[in-house]
Amino acid sequence: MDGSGLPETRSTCPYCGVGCGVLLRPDGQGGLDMRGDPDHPANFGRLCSKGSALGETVGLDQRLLTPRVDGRQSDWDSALGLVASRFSQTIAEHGPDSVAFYVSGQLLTEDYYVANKLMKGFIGSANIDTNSRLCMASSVAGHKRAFGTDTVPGTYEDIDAADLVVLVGSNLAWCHPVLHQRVLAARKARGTKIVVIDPRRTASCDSADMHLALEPGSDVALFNRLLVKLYEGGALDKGFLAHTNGFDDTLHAAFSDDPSVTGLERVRIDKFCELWMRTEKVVTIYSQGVNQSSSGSDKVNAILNCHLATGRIGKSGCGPLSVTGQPNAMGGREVGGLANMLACHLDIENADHRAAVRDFWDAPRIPDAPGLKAVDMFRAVGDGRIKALWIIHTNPAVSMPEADAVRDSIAACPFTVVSDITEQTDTARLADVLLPATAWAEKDGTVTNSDRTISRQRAVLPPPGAARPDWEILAEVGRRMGYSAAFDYSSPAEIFREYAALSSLGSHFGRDFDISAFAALSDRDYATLAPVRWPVTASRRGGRFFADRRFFHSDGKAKLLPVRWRPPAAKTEPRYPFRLNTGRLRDQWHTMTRTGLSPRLAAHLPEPFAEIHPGDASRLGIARADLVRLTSPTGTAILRARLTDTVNPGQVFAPMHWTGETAPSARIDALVAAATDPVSGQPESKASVVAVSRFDAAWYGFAVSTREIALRSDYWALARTRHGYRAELAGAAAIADWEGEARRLFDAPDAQAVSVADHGRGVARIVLHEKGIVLGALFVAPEPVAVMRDYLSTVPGTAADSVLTGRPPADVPDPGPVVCSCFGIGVNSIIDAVESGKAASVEAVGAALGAGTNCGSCRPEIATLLQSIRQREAAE
Ligand SMILES: Nc1nc2c(c(=O)[nH]1)N[C@H]1C(S)=C(S)[C@@H](COP(=O)(O)OP(=O)(O)OC[C@H]3O[C@@H](n4cnc5c(=O)[nH]c(N)nc54)[C@H](O)[C@@H]3O)O[C@H]1N2
Ligand SMILES: Nc1nc2c(c(=O)[nH]1)N[C@H]1C(S)=C(S)[C@@H](COP(=O)(O)OP(=O)(O)OC[C@H]3O[C@@H](n4cnc5c(=O)[nH]c(N)nc54)[C@H](O)[C@@H]3O)O[C@H]1N2
Ligand code: SF4
Ligand SMILES: [Mo]
Repeated sequence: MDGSGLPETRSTCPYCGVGCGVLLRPDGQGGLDMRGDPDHPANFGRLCSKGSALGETVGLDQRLLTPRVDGRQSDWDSALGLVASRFSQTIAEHGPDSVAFYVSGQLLTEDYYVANKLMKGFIGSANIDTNSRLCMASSVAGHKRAFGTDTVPGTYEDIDAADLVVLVGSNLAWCHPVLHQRVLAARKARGTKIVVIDPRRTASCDSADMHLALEPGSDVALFNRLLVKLYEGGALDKGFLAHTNGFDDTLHAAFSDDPSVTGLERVRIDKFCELWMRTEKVVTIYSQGVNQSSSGSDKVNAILNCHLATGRIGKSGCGPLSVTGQPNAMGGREVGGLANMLACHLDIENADHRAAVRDFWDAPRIPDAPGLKAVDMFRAVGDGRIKALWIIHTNPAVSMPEADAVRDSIAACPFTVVSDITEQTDTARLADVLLPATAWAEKDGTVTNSDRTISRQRAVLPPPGAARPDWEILAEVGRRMGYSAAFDYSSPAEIFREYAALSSLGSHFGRDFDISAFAALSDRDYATLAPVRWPVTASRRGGRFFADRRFFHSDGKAKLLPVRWRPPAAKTEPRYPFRLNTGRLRDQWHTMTRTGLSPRLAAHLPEPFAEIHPGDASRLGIARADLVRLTSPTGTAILRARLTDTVNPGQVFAPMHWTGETAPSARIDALVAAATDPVSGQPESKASVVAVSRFDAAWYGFAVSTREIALRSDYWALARTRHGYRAELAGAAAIADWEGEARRLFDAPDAQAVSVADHGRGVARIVLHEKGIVLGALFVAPEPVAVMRDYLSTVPGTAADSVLTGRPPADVPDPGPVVCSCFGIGVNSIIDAVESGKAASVEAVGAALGAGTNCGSCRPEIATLLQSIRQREAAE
């Protein structure tokens, strides 16, 4: 409870794998009031900008509220009947491997369990894979090779106790902000050093002691060098090595690798190695710069080798910590959501494991070989081997590599079912049957975060329209396919108990995963379940793995793995001279179907862009704010150029978030080649090759509107604002009648227009009014339009009369682009506070304006801003 008297419900944030606890309370108008849960062990009350804005994303205006079949509204009985009969019919005609499920690390454990049981146990195929293939598969493979099972040995408390935190291919400040706050707290409390290993200078570097901008894909060579240095420096733990195999071969391989492929100066590498060697308590946090690579599994093992060789694992303040991306990426691994796993960390290829799971499920059949991994699965959809496909809680037409080909394959699949919360996604638009799922705040279940803590998600809002929880939809299809007894579930608690009972097989076969103490959990205890770290058995709750130096290979030892550096699969060449790196932004979540609804979040970076080194840009004749075309062997994109030396020459970085719904020319995965890691099958999302050229626009535009804008130009990008929408536009072909175009864009044929135009110069400004209220405004110029966008975004729906100038009236300050999205503080407000002497530090900016004092994610940006103002002042 808090002051208002209404009860708060404990739940978990549905975004990243930090797994922050939240306290939710419906505001009575369909929305939510929320705050961080002070008692949750992942966040102790903290939230990042995305978590804080969750209340703005639960509205119903884009929600899918009824099933749809062939684009027409339908009902559950017809839709589910059709799904069950088409799957059954396809299996009868073409065998179980002619169907597939593609699911998600954002599913709750209970949803995931039912999907896996239906496909592997009852349909009898292993063709269920998940977007975790694009995310965690290399870590899973690396863990299994080193430890014999997919155990994450590190915990969040280890960060608090570490003296050195190494971030490898992880932009923790933006992607796991609350964990990053924890690293910074350790630095404050005990002087923890921070090293970032990333080809790009990210927000995480702002607070780091050292940034190693290594060549893309060269991590193995760097960690091999570290192993050599540890050996030469006498830093190995011989006692610990007795509990491992493979050291000699591993060291030999490490010696034969050439560290110069990292592109880093020897002295910098040595400095890093010495710091690592000198510091007993080292936590290495790694993420997609490691996993999403054609040598991802080897990168993981190269890191694990160093921790194993020094015994820096299984004790406080030490260890490798693979941070999971999605809220239940870890739960999905436990439940067996990957095509090459069974359930509870058991192996599909092991006959004993198979037999035990089959008996437990009373299943007719269990496949004896792994199913198709994501990239191969969509290839099989493309060449007709898969004839019925069910996509749940993921948007592969955007997020898979070679996304245009994947989109076309899904479109051509004879029968595609999509379960989503909205029909406005690139994937949902391709569905034959579209099933409305309940969303985060409306559903119950559990998730497991990056450090093995299982937390409850709890429903606080009623399911809208006909929406149903994913587990229920899956179970209903199972029953309709003839497996009534196996899918006779009536609640997530019942599924969780069954899963917990199954997990005793984990221990039975000597595996780590076991939550069998929950097998008899009552509905009430499930309802009130507090966050708990697994394993949870009669004799053990949580605790640390490997403290006893016992691993899960058959001889109980860990394995060091000889690994050698390999370059990324795609080679730069004269036609494609740039390396394309991709990743995430602070305030958007993947394909933006939820974060895109929040005006606050959209304000941070409202348009897709490509970061290019200024030297490369000037060579290519690309100026600030120009549009650029990126072309790869698989696709093309048009994006805004951002000239910055945070990327090295020869490299381009672009965010992954924009889609056919928000910026159709910026579907970045259209450019990404589907090269995969040979062990994990994880695609190399960060090292494709592209050509870069200036996009020759005949005109550029900027528009604001109260309603969604009917965009269709060569380039456009749409974002929400508090007052409606804003859009960037550009086209290669001239348009003669701009007023007509404005009426079309704003769907306002009869509105009054005020305009100024200079046809000779190609400049036009049109404002459409209705009864004195601004409906929309369009600004066009032959070069990138210079108007005050943040001010103009506040104009639609008001009676503002200075719109045509593109600037605010003299007495209204322009806050400038948003830096702090929690409090909506713009860059100009911060500059004013600094220049007027009101604030001279990040803390003082916080005290004066509030900026940076809630989630703290913008503090690196404020620090950079302060630095650049100081530099400018010094130069003056
Ligand atoms: N704001 C936000 N947070 C998120 C998400 C989101 O969509 N938005 N998604 C969540 C999910 S599912 C995931 S998986 C995580 C991902 O979290 P992160 O892995 O931290 O995020 P990315 O931006 O994908 O990539 C991390 C970094 O890898 C670097 N990199 C590229 N190539 C290499 C290389 O060869 N070596 C090294 N060492 N680094 C390289 C990139 O420059 C990039 O800065 O974030 C989670 N959190
Ligand atoms: N180039 C490039 N590509 C990448 C990456 C990269 O770094 N670079 N990262 C990869 C990684 S790590 C990941 S995890 C993926 C993420 O990529 P996706 O999983 O494709 O992205 P999301 O936008 O999270 O898709 C989730 C979908 O589920 C829907 N949804 C929301 N709630 C529910 C619900 O309760 N039930 C159902 N059924 N649906 C719901 C949403 O509306 C949305 O359409 O992208 C991968 N692709
Ligand atoms: S760090 Fe942010 S996105 Fe991740 S779980 Fe916490 S509040 Fe949610
Ligand atoms: Mo991910």
